[in-house]
Amino acid sequence: MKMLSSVLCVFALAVLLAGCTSSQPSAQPTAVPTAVVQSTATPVPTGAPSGGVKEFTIEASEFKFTPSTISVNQGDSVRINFTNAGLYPHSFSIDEFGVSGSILAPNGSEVIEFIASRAGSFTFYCAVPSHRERGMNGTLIVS
Ligand SMILES: [Cu+2]
Repeated sequence: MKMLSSVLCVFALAVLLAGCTSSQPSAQPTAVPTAVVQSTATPVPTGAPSGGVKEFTIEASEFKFTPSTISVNQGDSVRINFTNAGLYPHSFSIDEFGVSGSILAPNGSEVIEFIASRAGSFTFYCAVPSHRERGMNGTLIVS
């Protein structure tokens, strides 16, 4: 019994030493931090808002918008200071972004805000009957 236990003891000691010495070259501790850095760095750029704020002043008159083309980047918050500089009521609408401005009396103004969430070329127009057909439309370019 005594001899067996001492053999076991030596054997266990040898295993411990062998295990200790073989695990000392530490490749794992250096590999783990780099993996953690990568996994925490990845969500930050994707979660951060990418767009800025683009502000425009658009005037409506008979029967046009000035300017008639505006360009923004996808993801931008768009703010339009819309003024009716004409003699008839006018409004500002963009169907694709759910923008439906008030029909403004002459000299009326309104701030219109939306997020240009998708890219493409979109028509803005005056929703007063027949005005769109008479030329009251323009283009929003989101790129
Ligand atoms: Cu109009």
